[in-house]
Amino acid sequence: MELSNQLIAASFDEIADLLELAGDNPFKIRAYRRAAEAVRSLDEPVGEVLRHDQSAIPGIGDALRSKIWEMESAGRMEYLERLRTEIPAAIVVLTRVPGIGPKTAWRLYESLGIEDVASLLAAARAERIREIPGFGAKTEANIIRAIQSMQSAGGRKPLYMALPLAEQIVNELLEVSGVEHAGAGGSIRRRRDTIGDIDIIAATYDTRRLMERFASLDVFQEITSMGPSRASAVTRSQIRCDLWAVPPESYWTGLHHVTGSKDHHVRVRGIAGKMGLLINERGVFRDSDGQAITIESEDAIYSLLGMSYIAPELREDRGEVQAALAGTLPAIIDGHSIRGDLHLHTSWSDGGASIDDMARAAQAIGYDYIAITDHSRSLGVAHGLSTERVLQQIDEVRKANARVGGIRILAGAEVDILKDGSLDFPDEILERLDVVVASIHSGFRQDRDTITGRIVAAMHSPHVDILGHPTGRLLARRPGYEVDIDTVIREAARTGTALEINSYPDRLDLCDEHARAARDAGVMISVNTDSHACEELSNIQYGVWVARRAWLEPRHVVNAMNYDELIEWLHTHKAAQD
Ligand code: DGT
Ligand code: CA
Ligand code: CA
Ligand code: ZN
Repeated sequence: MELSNQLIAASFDEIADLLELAGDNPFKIRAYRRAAEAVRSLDEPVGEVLRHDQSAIPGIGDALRSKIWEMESAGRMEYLERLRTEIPAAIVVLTRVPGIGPKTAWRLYESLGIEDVASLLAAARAERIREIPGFGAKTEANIIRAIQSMQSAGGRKPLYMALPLAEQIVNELLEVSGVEHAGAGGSIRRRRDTIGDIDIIAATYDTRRLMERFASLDVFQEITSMGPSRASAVTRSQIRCDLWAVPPESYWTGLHHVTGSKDHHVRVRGIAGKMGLLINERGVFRDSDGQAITIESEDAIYSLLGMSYIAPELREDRGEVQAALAGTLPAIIDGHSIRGDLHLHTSWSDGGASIDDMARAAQAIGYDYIAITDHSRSLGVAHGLSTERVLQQIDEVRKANARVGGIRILAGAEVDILKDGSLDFPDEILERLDVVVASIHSGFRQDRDTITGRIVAAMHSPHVDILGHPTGRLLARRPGYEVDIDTVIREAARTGTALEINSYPDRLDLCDEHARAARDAGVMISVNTDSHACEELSNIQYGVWVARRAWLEPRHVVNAMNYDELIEWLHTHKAAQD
């Protein structure tokens, strides 16, 4: 679709939205909506169509035409801008809660001064909404329920759905002439496991050209707002995307701002304040004379404040600012730290590749070792191996080791933790394996004590090296089984069992906070992909991001060890057990 049409249609829609919130005449509102639709459906620029024939578009008369000319010449509609200032942001925000229309929003705003969803929830809980005539306990209950369901759906998307889109958008914007830098910020850059929306920042003096290209990108279904330096859109996959345009000299402070997190900013800006500096998205300024300090990298912001550089994954106000000031930031792992993968499936159970293919693929990405860990016998759906088959597989792994050079292949299994807490293979089998991952794949609905008890019992086996995907969560699908993670971490420490960060993009289990707690308790972590095909080996990056967010250094990670260290660890780590 023609770009200026996109902009004009979005503006008409926004006018209609704002008129609706203002309680304006329904006919007028409908006229704007219809005009938006008509403009959107044109193949040629609306201006050209109208210059050719004033009445070519039904529903677009004098008033709307003049707004189109205004947009063409000035890039703005004064009427829209006036409406934006007349309608309080509170009304826009409150009407997003299901069940709250403009009338209710105005009354909440005017009678109780409620301006956002958080204070609305607080007022409902404090039973203050029933003080407004005509509102009662039932309204409060409905509001609480609506907000809770809004928040639990949360609209958050797993990182793996948003990251490739963000990269694609950035790459396309980098092609726009005049754009000097572009990057993704927000929770995407911090590599949170789920993201609320995509934030993109781009540096250019030619904002108009940037905005036009952004609005015409194919990934978007709809442009929801467009201004001189900010735009918002929704992708076809229903992910919101914010664009921030800045002049090139503000790029690094802009990127820092957009990266967040908000809590990290509060901490950093507090330090700056004490030094007589003001930091915002536009730059760093001296309090004394307002003079801007030239900033040519993000690093420069931190060093100006006497801090070492803080990686985006750490910017969550979890102690990183204090550590950066003290020079005690952890040397967190990166992709190069990983020397092998200890949780892999092959066509012996439910994987797609042979042992040799998996080994060659791992060798090609530079690994020193892998462990083949197919499913155990009870997992029928995944063609779990019988005891005879697993013995055969151990033989086969030894032979593959001789066939495939340049990498060591360990014989392992992902053994099921059964409903009674026993393991799916007898000790005589387990003791022959080099690596044992134990996981829960059944009985998800058992209560918390039962599930925790199963896991603890498994970790007390001298043969279990790693607890696989410890909480069983599937992002955006199910929350995971009930498990007392504190007990699991404590018992992992006591028994010398490693906990997994499963890198499968919709698992990421352990999550960052649990992995950090495990690290702090002295538990080793294994970052594994649980690959069922060779291409999935590259998922390791998702696990590495979780590990970085958990402050893990190479010394905390089992598969950051070299082969000899790993073998040594496998022989000794359970010895600490009482
Ligand atoms: P999300 O989208 O919920 O996964 O999380 P973020 O961190 O991407 O948050 P978002 O998209 O609301 O805002 C993007 C960045 O903008 C955020 O990381 C920091 C900055 N930011 C947003 N609101 C504020 C604020 O009130 N104060 C400050 N200092 N920065 C903010
Ligand atoms: Ca965001
Ligand atoms: Ca945002
Ligand atoms: Zn597995």
